[in-house]
Amino acid sequence: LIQIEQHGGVRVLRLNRPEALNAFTAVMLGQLRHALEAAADDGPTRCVLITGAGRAFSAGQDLADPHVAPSSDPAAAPKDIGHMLDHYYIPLALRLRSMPVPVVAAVNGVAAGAGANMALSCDIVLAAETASFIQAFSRIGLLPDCGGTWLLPRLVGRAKALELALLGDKLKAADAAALGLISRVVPDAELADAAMAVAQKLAGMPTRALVETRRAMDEALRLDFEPALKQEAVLQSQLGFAHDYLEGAAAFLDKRKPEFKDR
Ligand code: LHQ
Repeated sequence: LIQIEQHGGVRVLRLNRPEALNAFTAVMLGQLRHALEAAADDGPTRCVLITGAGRAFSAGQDLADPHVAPSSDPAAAPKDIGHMLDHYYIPLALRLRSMPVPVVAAVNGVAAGAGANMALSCDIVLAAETASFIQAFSRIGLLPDCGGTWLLPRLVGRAKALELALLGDKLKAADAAALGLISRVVPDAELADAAMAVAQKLAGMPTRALVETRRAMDEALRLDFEPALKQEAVLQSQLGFAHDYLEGAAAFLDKRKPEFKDR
C-alpha cells in the first residue's frame, strides 16, 4: 500500500490505494510508518518525498475500516476511535516531524482529513494546481487530528485556522499557497518533476543543518526572543564543529562544490 522508489538520495513514498483515494487503513498506516523508519535508517537517503498514486493525495482515515466504522448493529457498543490515534497516527506524526532528513510532500490531488494534515506536517509542501485541502473532520462530527489543531493556527493564524476547521470547505491549492499553508503550486503536469527537483536539491544539502533548522524553528515557536537567540547559539556551536560546516566554508573559500555528508 506504500510504493517505495529510490532516486539517488531521494526516497519516494507513494501512498498507493488509488481506488479509495489513498484513504488510510490500519495496515497502510503501519506500512507508512515502517517505510519512514526504513528511510530514517538508510544512510544514503537524504530526503523523503511523499506523494499519492492516482487522482488523490489521501482522503484521510478510511471510514470503512473496521477500527473506526460505526457498527451496523445499533445495539453494539461504539468503538473507541482514539485508539487509532494512539496506535497509528500519533507515532506516525511524531516520526514524520522528527525525520533525520527533510521531507517534501507533493500533493497531487485532494488531501482530506488526516491526509491533509499529514501533508501539512512535511517540511516543504508543493501542490498541483488541481489539488485541494479539506479539514473534513467537522463534516463527520470530529475535530482536526494528525496535528491539525497544532499545525493550522501556527501556519495560518487562529482566524483562518478556525474557518478551515469549522467549515470543512475545500481549499484550492492556489488559496492554500496564498494563505501560507503550503509553499508552492505548480501546473499538474509539472508537479512530479518540480517536487523531485526540490527533493534532489535538499538531498545535496547539509542534511544535519536542515534538520536542526526544522527542530530549532519548532522549538522557537514556544520560546521568547532571547531564549531563541541562545538556542541558535548552542546549535550553531554544535554545527560549527561538524564536518559539513568545515567542508561548506572551505569549499566556498576554495570556489569549489561542497560535498556534504553529515546526517
Ligand atoms: C473513501 C474515503 C474515506 C473510505 C473516499 N474512507 N473511502 C482518525 C482516527 C479515527 C477516526 C477517524 O478519523 C481520523 C482522521 C480522519 O482522517 S477523519 C476524515 C476522514 N476523511 C473524510 O471524511 C473524507 C471523506 N471523503 C470525501 O469527503 C471525498 O471522498 C473527497 C472530498 C475526499 C473526494 O471526493 P470525490 O472526488 O467526489 O471522490 P469520491 O467521494 O467519489 O471518492 C472516491 C472513492 O473513494 C469512493 O469509493 P467508491 O467505491 O464509491 O468509488 C469513496 O467512498 C472512497 N473514499 N474517501 N475517507
